[in-house]
Amino acid sequence: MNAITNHLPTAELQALDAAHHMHPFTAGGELAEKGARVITRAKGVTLTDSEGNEILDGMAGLWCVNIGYGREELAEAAARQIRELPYYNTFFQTTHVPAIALANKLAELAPGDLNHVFFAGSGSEANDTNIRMVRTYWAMKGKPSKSIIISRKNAYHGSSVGSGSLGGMTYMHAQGGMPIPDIHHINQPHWWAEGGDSTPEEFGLARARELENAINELGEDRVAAFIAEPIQGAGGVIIPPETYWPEIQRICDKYEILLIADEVICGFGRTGNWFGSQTLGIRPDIMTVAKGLSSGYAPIGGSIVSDEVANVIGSGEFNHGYTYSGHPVASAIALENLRILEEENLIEHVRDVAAPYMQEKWATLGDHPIVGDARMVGLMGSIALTPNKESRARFAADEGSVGLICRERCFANNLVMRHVGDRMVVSPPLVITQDEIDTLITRAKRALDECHAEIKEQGLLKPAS
Ligand code: PXG
Repeated sequence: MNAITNHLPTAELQALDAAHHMHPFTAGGELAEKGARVITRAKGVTLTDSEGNEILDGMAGLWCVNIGYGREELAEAAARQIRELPYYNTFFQTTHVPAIALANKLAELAPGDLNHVFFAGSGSEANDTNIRMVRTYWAMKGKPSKSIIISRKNAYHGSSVGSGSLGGMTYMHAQGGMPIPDIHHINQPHWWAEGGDSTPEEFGLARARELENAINELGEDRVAAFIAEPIQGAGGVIIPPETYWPEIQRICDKYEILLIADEVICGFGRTGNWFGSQTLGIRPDIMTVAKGLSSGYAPIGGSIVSDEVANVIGSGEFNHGYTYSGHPVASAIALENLRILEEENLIEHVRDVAAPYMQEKWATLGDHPIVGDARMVGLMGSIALTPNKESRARFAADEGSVGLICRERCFANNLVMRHVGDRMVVSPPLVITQDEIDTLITRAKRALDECHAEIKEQGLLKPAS
């Protein structure tokens, strides 16, 4: 077989890709017709594609490359670990130094009494662990009927059968027999789209109280846990009203429901603190982590667990684990990533420099005629594309059609921004400089102008009735 390298013409790579590579969340026909964009290398916040275009990565890959691309130190850490011990497992009373060191570091960084780590290979796997862990916790405490996990519509917690069931994406549930039993979904705190005439504060409280209503309806003796992202990421960067999280915390405390904060996107500096739970004032019993844990340089995730939950689980045997739980190379890479985040003061850089600067610029996107709800927390933000920002109207066209046009215009202007329906989301590497933020905003504005012109021309600028 001939070697497949970066030097092949783009069209040839695209044809080979479409012929043999099945992509996540991608329509096969479209892939064959249009071909995938081939990314060949990256440095800092900039991607290079097979045509030599230099693209500003406003998404940090998939919300994960927190320290930016091309850090030699991580390559060195990986090479060192591969030479010394490329693999050993952590089952059956064995361990190794990278897993020990990473678990200790995470216990130090995590808030409160979150002092114990169960490693996984991804966020999906970690949330599958969480499902089994909270149910096992209650069973070991003599309350096996407490098995229901309450989650939210439009949440994203992964794509495996368990984590996809926790998620609230109905188009995912429609494929492959999800959700699994004993998962219950309540409404999300998405004021812009669903708040009607209420104030954000009223709406935040009302949506939080849906948790209390659900607990009362299902029975306190049936509910094991509530899981939520501090700020929904893949759902469209939905920043909850300020009244929401304090009320959720009160309800979890009152009914002794375990609180799982899914920090897969919010963790490791994204919101200007180590964890989104700190920014939003949440005291979780378990945090799900992945993505920024290794800045995406290696697949690794985990559950960071409280003393209480770990003590109960540790009182028996938890029949659960993955071949790659605590993988030594991934752990060594994650440790080096955490060292860089810490020693280069990247959390402070987000909180004190990058986020205040970008938030000010991002807010100016709200002056654009088709943009409303231009907000950010830390370095994660979104805008709503709308035909009428006063009434917060949706477009008459199928949801996502305008968002897709906008995403294409971003790409054409060498900027990666994702669309979620008709929202555009942004989540750049935390190392982004002020100059790079200026470039990002300039390209976003150009893309919005072009999108505006295109939807006008196509007659799509109509509100839904
Ligand atoms: N929890 C959250 C909050 C996530 O955002 C996962 C769990 C699952 O992690 P893994 O590592 O199993 O993918 C995620 C992942 C998107 C997008 O389009 C978002 C994610 C993954 C893929 C695409 O925004 N988030």
